[in-house]
Amino acid sequence: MYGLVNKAMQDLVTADHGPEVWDAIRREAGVDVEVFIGMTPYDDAVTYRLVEAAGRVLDVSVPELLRAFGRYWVQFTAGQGYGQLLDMAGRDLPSFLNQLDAMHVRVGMTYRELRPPSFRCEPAEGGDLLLHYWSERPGFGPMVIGLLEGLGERFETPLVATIEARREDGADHDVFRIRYR
Ligand code: 1MF
Repeated sequence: MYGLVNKAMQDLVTADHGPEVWDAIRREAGVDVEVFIGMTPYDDAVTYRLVEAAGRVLDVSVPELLRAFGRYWVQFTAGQGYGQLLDMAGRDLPSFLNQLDAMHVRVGMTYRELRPPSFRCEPAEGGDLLLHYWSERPGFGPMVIGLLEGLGERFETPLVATIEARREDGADHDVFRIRYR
């Protein structure tokens, strides 16, 4: 994944726990990169190793960590020059979710090694939304819950996101239910 992702992880851990803890995680992960370059693609294994090492060092589960990371990603990218990209994708939650693939196409036009996930949003009973998520990266479902919570904060739309179907349980792809308003 683009270094921006690993940078965001480093930023989150450093803000909460300080640089020494990040160094410990980096060592535990066997990652010798001291400064990630946002626009450089890194092997996904680097990200997976960092997330797993962070879970061990911080004594939190990988899903819990990915969820916090998803929440953080929304504010991190907004503050790293991607605010306009996020603005263009929509001013409210359903519009934004419907524009996510278009947003990734836009980023991917410049950054050719982007391997974006794909999302499809549909209305469900009770005013809920169902969000379908296809990704070539196993295990990132919990990050999507966090991303949705981050978007809820961005749009000042309190929401509860839950997993409705899991790929790892044999479903065709992950599906999330979003209850809001
Ligand atoms: O393949 C990739 O490298 C990649 C990196 C980030 C693919 C997707 C993403 C974004 N995505 C991360 C979770 C992906 C899990 C998966 O693959 O299944 C989050 C998508 C998202 C969902 C909800 C709300 C907001 C979201 O993201 C906003 C976003 C997406 C991409 C970028 C920024 C904000 C981005 C911008 C520039 C990039 C790379 C990604 O490359 C750079 C970075 C720095 C300098 C120049 C280019």
